[in-house]
Order: sequence, then structure tokens, then C-alpha cells
Amino acid sequence: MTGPVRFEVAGGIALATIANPPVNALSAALRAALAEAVTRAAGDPAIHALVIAAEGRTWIAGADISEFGKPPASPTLAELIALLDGCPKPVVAAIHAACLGGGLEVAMACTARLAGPAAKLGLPEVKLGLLPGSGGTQRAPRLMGAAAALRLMAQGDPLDAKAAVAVGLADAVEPGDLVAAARAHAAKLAAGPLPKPVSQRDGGLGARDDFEKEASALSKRAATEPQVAAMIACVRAAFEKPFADAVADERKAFLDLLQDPRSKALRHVFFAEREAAKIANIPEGTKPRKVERAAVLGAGTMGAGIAMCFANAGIPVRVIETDEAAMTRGLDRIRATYEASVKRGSLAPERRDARMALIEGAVGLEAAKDADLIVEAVFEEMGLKKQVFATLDKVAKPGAIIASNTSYLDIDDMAAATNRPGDVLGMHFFSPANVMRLLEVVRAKDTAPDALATAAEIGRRLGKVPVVVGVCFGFVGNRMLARRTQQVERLLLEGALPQQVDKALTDFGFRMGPCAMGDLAGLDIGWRIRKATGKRAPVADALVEAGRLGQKTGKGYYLYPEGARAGVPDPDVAALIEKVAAQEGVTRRAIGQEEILDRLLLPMVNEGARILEEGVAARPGDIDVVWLHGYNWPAWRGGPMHWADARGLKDVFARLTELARQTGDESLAPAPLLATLVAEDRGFASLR
Ligand code: 3H9
Repeated sequence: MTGPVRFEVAGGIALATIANPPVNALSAALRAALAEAVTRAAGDPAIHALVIAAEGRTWIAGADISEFGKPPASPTLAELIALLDGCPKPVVAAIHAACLGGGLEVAMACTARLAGPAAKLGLPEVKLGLLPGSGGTQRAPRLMGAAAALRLMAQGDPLDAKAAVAVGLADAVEPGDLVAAARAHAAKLAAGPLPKPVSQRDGGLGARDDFEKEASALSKRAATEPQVAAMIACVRAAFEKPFADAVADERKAFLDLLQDPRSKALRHVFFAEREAAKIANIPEGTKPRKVERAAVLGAGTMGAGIAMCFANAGIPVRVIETDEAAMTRGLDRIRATYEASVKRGSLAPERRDARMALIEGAVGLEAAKDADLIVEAVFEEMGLKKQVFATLDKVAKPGAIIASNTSYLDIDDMAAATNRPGDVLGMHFFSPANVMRLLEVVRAKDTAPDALATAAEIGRRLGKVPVVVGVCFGFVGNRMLARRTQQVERLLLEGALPQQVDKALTDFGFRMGPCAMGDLAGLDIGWRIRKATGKRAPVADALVEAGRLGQKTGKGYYLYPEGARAGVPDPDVAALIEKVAAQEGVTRRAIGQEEILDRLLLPMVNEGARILEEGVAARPGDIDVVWLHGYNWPAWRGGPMHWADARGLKDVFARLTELARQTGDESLAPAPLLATLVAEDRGFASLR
């Protein structure tokens, strides 16, 4: 047998070994090869049992997600599973690693499941907006009880080998030679009467009450996540319907979910995240440099957060300040943050101590001399940054990477202050740096490919999602955010109130609206930048000048009575906005939620198109990943560029044209790339 399955027979036991890199996904070729293996084992009188094993980093990662939405190729997964279910000889799954989704459905249709110590068994379909669609919602409850099976499906996180055995999903953990043990087990099963397949087992579902309790605990999620509602209904059917009928219901639910825009968005995110990990336009095989020690310049909020990222990843880091007092304040800030985690119970005291032991304070740039990677997080002022880079050029060891955490400033200018521009790049962390997952890795004009690869690799070591972007004001995330912020100000002037603006975005799926977010961050930050750059935002300026700096002063766009975290609408703000609008000569009008949403999101999409045109982002999916991990864009909306595609670029184009006309704001006119795509009847996805 050729293809993704090796088939060999020894001592009357057949062994089918799956080799379908990278993750043994159940592609059409793998399904066909497995079906052939089962048919051969079933039909050959010299074979008494079959073992299914696999090589590589997973056993089977699930259905091949890239085939979803294409015409189904026979044998389908359901057909393969029916073959296994009806196999007249025992089939033993020898699961050495991750066994997920359709992979677990294959395993559950086998007669027995042996797990290696590194095995992980799970049904992660929920994360793709789906449910197990090949009998998983019926077999898992029969093996582990309906309540536990529903929990496994709704959480989507896999169980390790021991836990899988404890709940009944696997039969035993085999610490030694897994395949040999599976063969021996298969021979033993072949010697006795064939056990009933899981599909025909009576009982095993556990108490109905337990299941209903689990289901009602999920009712809130079920209201917004159709896949959760569907899995509750499917598992409930296990109590109420014959196996075949319940599987037919499950199939229909799966196919419906496959068409749901929310699942399409989540599947887009799955691939976009993996694609973003691949750096465009660097020579193949570029190796990252070694990073054993890091230094962070500046121990303010950002610097301290970045230093914690290194310590959390086990990388020794020196936090460098200009004087003793600032350095001590920074270290105290770090200690206090860890302390809070210990108090909350999310960090063990020993781990706090281990992390603190990796962080060392120092004064003066000389202290960066032995670092392999230096992240500069000093004040956002180009003169100062250039000075720092010029000094680092003299101090840093050869080959050290010198990164700036700037949010806006030109990395090329900083690189020009050194004699080693190839080692200079941006590493833009998002606040709070120890929490937010996005890392914009900024590629400057002369950044060396291996320096870029190093920053991306270190980002992953820090648990971040690195996305490579180019130099421009605000890079990808903040440049697009600026478009939204501009519209917030205009909407408020023209007639909306903060709570209406925020509601448009929270109804869309964001956890927080821009006004509440501004209050949380402090309105004085933007005000100071505007003052320094000669810009105005009449409403936001008036708020700050009235002492309303946000949560820290108990009032901003909202009122925060007695330190409340959630703001309440404040009639004084409505009055202030009306006054400012009158001063600006703007006649306020009622603005509907649909217009608010369009005006907040479409200018961002338009800016995204310009970013793509300029090559600041390599792929539309990269922009989506930036917004998902840096700004809490709801994953089930797929990111701004996917959302625009799903809405239809013709409509996006028409609305932007209309908004530009209505407001007289030329920046809202559709970007040339948008015009081209619409003319060619294509979407952003076609640029991948
Ligand atoms: C399902 O099973 C539905 C059924 O119930 C019913 C069907 C009827 N398909 O993540 P990595 C690719 S739904 C296609 O970097 P890791 C991935 O794109 C499925 N491709 O590796 C990447 O490609 P590239 C349920 C897949 O070691 C490469 O493999 N299963 C699939 O960090 C490496 O991926 C899941 O949801 C796939 N299923 O992590 C599991 N999986 O190199 C999804 C991966 O070209 N997968 N690829 O960019 C995962 O969670 C992780 O990939 C895994 C490995 C943990 C397996």
C-alpha cells in the first residue's frame, strides 16, 4: 500500500501506520488509505486484528480544515467511521500524541484505545465554530458520560492521557512500546468474542440530571455561540433517539454550522494566525540568532511589562534606567504585579521568586553590553531615541539585536543613528505588555532577515503572536485605530453620545467601546500627543481640560462613582458635547447605530487597504491577526479585512464613497486597492 498509510502484517495482526505530515489531518488521501487498510484487514482471513498507529507530532489532528466548503470526496469521514464501526475484527488505536476532532472520532470508532504518555485527546471543533460531525457527539457520551462529554466539547481543550483514561475515553496509558502493547492488546481481543462497538453500547450516558445541569451552565454561551447550542441538542439526543437518528441530526447541525459566517470567520483566523507566523520575503532557511540574555531600557509601565515577559519565559533580563530611584520604582512595580498574581492565586510564590530572580536592575546603558537582545522602551521622543541608539551602537555586543518599542516613530531614523542598521528593528508590545498577545515586529529598511526571524522567534518564546509589519506612522494597529478614533470624535460632535458609540461596538462583539477604553487608558495621553503635534479633538480636549481624565479622576466620557470600574452615562458630558458642538458650529442630529458602526469600522478597512497597497502588511490576514490579538476584535468576526470580505467589498466601497460625500472627508474615499478589487470582483482574501 502506498500513500499516507503504511500497512504491514505480523503474527496475524495488521499495523496501519499513518504518515501524513505535518499533522496527519484526515485529508481525502488519508481517509482513502485508512479505509483501504480497514477493508483489507476485515477481508483477509490471515489477519485477526488491526492496530492504527501514526508517526509525527500528532496522531490525527482532525478533519482537514482546508477541505471544508469544497465538494466532499469519498470516502467521507462518516464513511470511514462506518467502516471501522462495522469492522468484524478488533481495531486498536495506538495514540502516541494529539488526537483531536475527527481524529478522536476515528479513535472512538475503534474497539479499544491505548494512549502513550504524551497523548492528548480532545474535541476542539468548538474553537472553529463547529461541533464533532462524525458521530463524536454520540460516541463520546457513551464512553465518558453525557455531562463530561458536553464539557469536553464545549471547552475544546484536550485531556492528557491519564485524564482521558480516568474518564473512560481511553482504555489505558502505555508508558513503554505503545505499538507493541497495542498489538498485544489487539491479539488478546481477537482471541475472544468481538466486543460491541461503542455505537451499540447501552448505558454509559450517566444521569440525565447531570447532563441537564451541564447544559444549563452553558446556556449563556449557547445564546451567542450556535455551535454550543447545537452540541447541547446533539448530546441530549443521545438520551432520546436511536444512535443512527442522532448521528443524522448531528450531521445536519455540522453542515449548517459549516455555512455559518461565524464558523467561516473562526476558520479564517486559524489559518491567518499560522500564515502570519511565516515571515514574507526572507530567504528560505533563515535561522534566528541565539538569545540567552535580554535587556530592557526604561522601567516605566511598558518597560516593566516587557521585562516580565522575558522573565516569565525564563530568559534573564536586565532592566536599565537612568538613575537608581527610577530603577527601584520599576522593580517595585514588577514585584507588585507578581504579588497581585500570587494573591489572586494565579501564580505560585516559588514561581514569583524564580521570575524575580531572572530580573536584575541596573543604571546606565553600559549595562546592556552583554545582552543578545535589547528592547528600548524610553520616552516617545525621537531626539532621545536617537541618542539612545547611538550609545547602544557603541555599547552593545556585535550581533546583538537592538529593538525599539516605539508605537509611532520611524525605526529607520533610529537605525540611521547606528552603524549597524541590519540589527535594528521594532518590537511593538501592547499594553499591558505582560498580558496582551500581539507583538508587531517592525521591519525597517535595512533590517537583516535573521534579525527579523530572531524577533519573531523570541516573540513566540514570550507567548506572543508576532506579526511582521513595515515602517509607517503607527504601524498597522495604531494607524488603523487612529481612523476609528477620528470618527469617534466626529460622531460625538455630530450628534452621538459616548454610550451610543460604545454600544455600537459592544453589540458588534468588542468587549469595550472606544470611549470606555479611553477612560481606562487615561484621556490625558492622547491630549498630550495632540498638544505636542498641534492637533485638535474638540470634545476629547474639552473633557481633559475640564479635569475629566478618565477612570483615574473618577470621570471621563463616563462617570465612575466611588471608583467603580464600569462607567455610567453622565448628563454633564452630554451638555459639554453640545456646548463644544455649538462652538464648532456643528448642528447635532440623531445618528443611528448602523451609521455609527459603519463610520467606526469602514474607515479602518479603508486604511487596511492602504496598508496592503504600501506593503506595510504582507497579507490581509496579518492585519486581522493584529486586530484580534492587539485590540480584542471578536474572533468570530474574523478581523477587519475578513469582515469586509464577508460583508462584500462592493458594499464597503459604496458606503465609503457615500460617507466621503456626506462628510466631505476625502480620507474616507475608497483606497485604490479597494477600487481595483471591486472592479475585478475579488475580495481581500484573493490577495493571500
Ligand atoms: C474536525 O475534525 C471536524 C470533524 O469533527 C468532523 C468532520 C466531518 N487541517 O498549528 P500548527 C496545519 S475539525 C488542516 O502550526 P502545531 C496548519 O495549518 C478539526 N491543516 O502546528 C499548519 O500548516 P502550515 C479539529 C491543519 O504543532 C500545520 O498544519 N481539529 C490542521 O503548533 C502545522 O500546524 C482541530 O481543530 C487541520 N486540522 O499544532 C485541530 N491542523 O504549516 C487544529 C493543523 O501550512 N490543529 N494544520 O501553516 C491544531 O490545533 C494544531 O495544528 C495542532 C498542532 C495542535 C494539531
